[in-house]
Amino acid sequence: MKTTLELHGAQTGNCFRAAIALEEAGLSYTPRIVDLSIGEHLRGEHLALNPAGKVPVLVEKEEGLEPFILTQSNAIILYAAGKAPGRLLPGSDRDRSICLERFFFFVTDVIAVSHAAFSLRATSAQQGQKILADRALATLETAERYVAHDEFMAGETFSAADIAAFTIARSMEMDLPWPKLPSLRKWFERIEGRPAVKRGLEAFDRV
Ligand SMILES: N[C@@H](CCC(=O)N[C@@H](CS)C(=O)NCC(=O)O)C(=O)O
Repeated sequence: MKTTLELHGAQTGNCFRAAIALEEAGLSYTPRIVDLSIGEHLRGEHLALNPAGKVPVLVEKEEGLEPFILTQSNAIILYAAGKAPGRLLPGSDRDRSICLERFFFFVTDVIAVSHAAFSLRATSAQQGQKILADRALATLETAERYVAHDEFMAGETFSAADIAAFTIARSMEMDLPWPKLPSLRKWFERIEGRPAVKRGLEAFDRV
């Protein structure tokens, strides 16, 4: 049975992470652009896929079966990891645990805090927004230690931890004190130069 994948998304960090994971896993998929600026994510067609009205959404279709739908970027990354053993998560238990430790460090301690700050941007809680944005930045800076001796966030091979780290570092690129973070800078350029990462970042470009 032929399985096809669609990734519904836009030019946002969560969508880029999902697209990069599919690219790095070598999975072929069709990007479906959801135009957030005109509220396409809140229309019936998209709400049928994700009632929360968010992107990204991965749709796996197989003839004769109900579509399989995933609506969280991090679940999509782990889905991609499961389809391509060894490419995004290491095989050994200990290495995989370390990789997941770093993956969740970026997801919960940096990305979630940064999103919380972002969600306060249009409120009167400007002080709270700054506290959260500063905390996300300071926490991301501590990732210098992960790449001080290794090429990647969880050792000598690229992994889901690099995907989680890269898009948030990219969105904070202008604010990071790079001269203080030489290893993180080299890592950033290393990840930025990967062909699959480039393709993932271009997945939702309009043609
Ligand atoms: N935890 C979700 C967050 C999804 C999310 O917040 N997506 C944003 C774009 S990055 C979105 O759809 N925003 C549109 C809206 O909230 O109206 C994930 O990681 O996929």
